[in-house]
Formats: sequence, structure tokens, C-alpha cells
Amino acid sequence: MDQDNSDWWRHGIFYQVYPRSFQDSDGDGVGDIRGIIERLPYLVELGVDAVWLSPIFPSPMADFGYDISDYTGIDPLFGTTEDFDELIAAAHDAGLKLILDLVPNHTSDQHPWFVEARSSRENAQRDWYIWRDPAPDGGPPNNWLSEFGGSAWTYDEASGQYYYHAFLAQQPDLNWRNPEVRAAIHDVMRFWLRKGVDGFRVDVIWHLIKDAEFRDNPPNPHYLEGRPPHETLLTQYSTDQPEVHAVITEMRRVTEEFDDRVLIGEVYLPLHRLIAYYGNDLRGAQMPFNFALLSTMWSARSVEKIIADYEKALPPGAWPNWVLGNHDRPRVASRVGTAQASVAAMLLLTLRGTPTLYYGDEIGMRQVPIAPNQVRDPFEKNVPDIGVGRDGCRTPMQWSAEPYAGFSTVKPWLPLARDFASDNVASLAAVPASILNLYKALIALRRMMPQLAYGNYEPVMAHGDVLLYRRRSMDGVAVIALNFGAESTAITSSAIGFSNEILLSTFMDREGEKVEGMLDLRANEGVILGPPLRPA
Ligand code: TEU
Repeated sequence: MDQDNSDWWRHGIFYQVYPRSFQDSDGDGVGDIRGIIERLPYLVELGVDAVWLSPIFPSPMADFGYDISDYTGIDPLFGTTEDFDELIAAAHDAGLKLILDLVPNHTSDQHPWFVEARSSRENAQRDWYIWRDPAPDGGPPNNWLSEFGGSAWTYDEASGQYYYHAFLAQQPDLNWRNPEVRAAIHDVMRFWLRKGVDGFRVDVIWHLIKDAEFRDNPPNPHYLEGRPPHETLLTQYSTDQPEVHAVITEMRRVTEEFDDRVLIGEVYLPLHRLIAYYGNDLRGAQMPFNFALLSTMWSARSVEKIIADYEKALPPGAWPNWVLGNHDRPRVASRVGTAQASVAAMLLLTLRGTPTLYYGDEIGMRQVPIAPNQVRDPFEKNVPDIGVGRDGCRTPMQWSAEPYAGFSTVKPWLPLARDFASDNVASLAAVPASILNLYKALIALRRMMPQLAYGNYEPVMAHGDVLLYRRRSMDGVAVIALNFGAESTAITSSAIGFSNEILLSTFMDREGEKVEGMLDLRANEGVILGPPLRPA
């Protein structure tokens, strides 16, 4: 199938780099841009197409870069503007697209815009943020809660008003009802797009517009004891307002002033609300992130249901996408277990829709235990001891058995996994059936078989621990059989449909095996079947 270049994000495989933890090049224990440049050959070898960087802009780092004080600069911790320009050029030379994190919902409280806005009620930029008078009792203007603990309103003594922050008090929300704010962020987008950036992952895009009347949020009847306190309320009035879609369409238009760019939206919402983020006539985000796999029960049946519901809910023409991990959620290898991490990899890379990999998942990195005195995440600091900490999934990439895992020459900002001496890129690359080599093989197969990238998704069955589906296009059919269980099992070939051979097993030892009559699956095994591949 011929695809023009504008389609790259549909067939491409995305890879999220958390810059603080990818590669330190200057010996300060924190990853940086030059480190990423050094590691581009690794990403090329892995076979991914696009790299998304979590924020690298100047920031007081109260939320590790999601509190930006200058949208068009580079934080010295990560390098210089020249380093960044070199990164874009090197990525493009290597055939990789580069996606930046756009954080338009809030700035740092140190951003000059907020410093201005805060300076007085009369300041011309006052309305760039969300200011409200105190309630009659002097308390916050309404009951909205910060995701990171406590009220979402902070009182500003000097001007006698509260400002709104969905996250930390150091992250005041911008007022997206103000056209000047929109124009300012559009210019930020143009600044990076002109430099050649291939698109944005837009942080908390469903938060941008809040209720015009600032009504109280209702209680959450499904609140579970032990969950973070902000979940005691629904976010009915503080997020996901109908007017947000016009705002996103404007952002989309800005990306379309340039060729072949992509807009990805971070959206944590139930499916029926999520799909609205494709926009009317698909004029919203091309890819509102689909996080369903992050929170599902890991069983054949619940995963099949997620796929079926998502496929059914997608608006006509909307392109699907799938995510197994990110810098906010526990590592997939810890959620589903090491044995199932390979099955999860095969699932991610054989589903219909663009996959986004999270750095380190390809070497099976697990949550790293964080001792109380090692906690860096402000969420964990503000809402301690209930397991919300995000440090454990943000630990340094394990490159080799060298000191500090080849990530740095000094003690890194977060602890390394204790098993890094055995579980690292260098050692796993040398083990033929390692998870790293499985990822490479899956990515290569997806590239060789257009039906895996573009084919229809056809459910076959979810029975016991087995999930079976087909991907079909004009190029042919692929059958995927995944065993979610720790026992071996067998599937009759009538379920598979036709005689095939095994193209790849998660154990990487059955390629070329003919399947007639029965397909045996070992415990925790997944296989891809199809017509024999013609040698390239
Ligand atoms: O995350 C938004 C978001 O939904 C998180 O608040 C999530 O619920 C939380 O991390 C618990 O898993 C984005 C960024 O990805 C996150 O790193 C930032 O801290 C947050 O926005 C604020 O910018």
C-alpha cells in the first residue's frame, strides 16, 4: 500500500523519552539533550519512528518540567538551544521524527506572565490566569481540588484574590477563555514548528477550559477509600467542558500551517468522552491518547472488551492508538508481571493503531522501590503513603552493567534498579530471546507486514486465558494468539481459520513452525501466525 508522508504518524511507532532519565552526558546525574543525541543510534536500531520528549524547557522543576517558566527556551540542566537544534537535525538525519511536550494548561508561578498577572489586579495580564474573589467566609471560591492534594485555589495576600491551579500551587492555570493567551501559545507552537519539530503531545488537554460560572464539583459516588483525595469529587465543572473542542481545533489549525505535523492529546477520560477529542469532523487531536491498557485488569476477556469497545466507539476515519506505559503510571512489567510483559509487548505492537512505547519498557524495566528519603515526586510528597508516587517509573535507563548503568558517571537523581547489572540494554541485546530482542523483532515484523500497521482488527475469541484476533488488509492476514495465563493451552486450528506458520513467538524459538490441527501455546506465550514471509 502506498502511503504519502503525511501519514507517517499512522504507521509510525512512537517512543517516549523522559529526558531526566535517558542519558546523562555532562556528569550531573540528570539526563540531557546531548545524552539523547548520543543514544539516537539505539532508537534507530530498535526501529521506532518518532521520539516524544517530556518537557525540556526552563523550569523551577517543582513538577519536573511540567511547570514551565519560558516556553521557547531550553533549561540549562538539559543543555542549550544549540544542543536542541543539533538534536532535531540529528534525529531527522537518522529518519526519526521529534515530538515535543506542550504544556498549555498551566505555567510555572515563576513565568513572567504570572509574575505580571500577580503584580496587581489592574495589571494588563491579570486575566491571563484564573483569579476569583474569596468566598463570603474568606475561603476558596469553590470546592475544586488540586490533583496533587488540597484545594485547587491559592490565596494571594497582596491582591486579595485566589488563583486556580489544577496541579501544584507553583503551576497556576492559564485562562484559555482569554484570546491573548491562545495567541501567545499559538506563537509558542509556531516557534517550535518552524524549527522543524514534528508535532506536540499536549499535556492535560481536557483541562484547558473550566466552567464559566465556576460551579462546585459534585461528590464522586464511586470514590474508593485509599485513592487520592481529589477523587472524592467528580471533575464535572473543572475539566472536559464543551468549549474545549474549539480551542483544540485552533491548535490543530496552527499545526496545519506546516506540513505533516501531528497533534497528540493527553486525555484521561472514559471512552465516550475521550473520542470527542478527535473533534467535530476530526478537526481535533489526531491522536487523543488511549490509556485504556494502563488501568485494565490483565485478562484475555477484559483486554478483548477494551479493544472491542474502543474499535466500536471510534468515529469514522479516526485513527486509533495504544499506550502501555508513561511517566505517570506504574511500569507495565510491574503491573502485569515480568512473564506477561512479553505478551503485552506483542499485544501493543499487533493492535490496530499507533503504539507509543515508554523508555525502558523494551528492556522490561520494573518499578524501582523508592525509599522515603529518595522521594522526588511532588504528588507523593503532598499525598504520601498511598502509592501515588511516580518516581518508580522514572528511574534511569539501564544501558549497561557499568557503574550507574552507563546512564551517568555519578549517582543519578533517582535510584537505579538493583538488578541493572543483569537487566540492561547491553546484556539483553546479547541474549537472543530477551524482551529487547522481542521488541526489535515485533517492530521489524510490523514494518514488514502492512496488515499489522493498517489492517482491520477482527476479533476471533477471548476464551479462558487466550485472546485471539486477526489483522487483515489487502496484503494478507495475520493471526495473533496471546496466552494471558501461566499454564500451557491449545487452540484448534478451526479457531485460527486456516493453515499458517508461526512468524514470531514471544519466546523467539518457533519461527517457521507449521501449524496444522492444533496450536499449542506455552504458559505466557504469544504468537503471530501468517503466511510465510518472502525473504526480503
Ligand atoms: O499528567 C496529567 C495527569 O492526568 C496526571 O495528573 C495523572 O493523573 C497523575 O500523574 C497520576 O498518575 C500530566 C503530566 O503527564 C504529569 O507528569 C504532570 O504532573 C501533570 O500533567 C501536570 O502537568
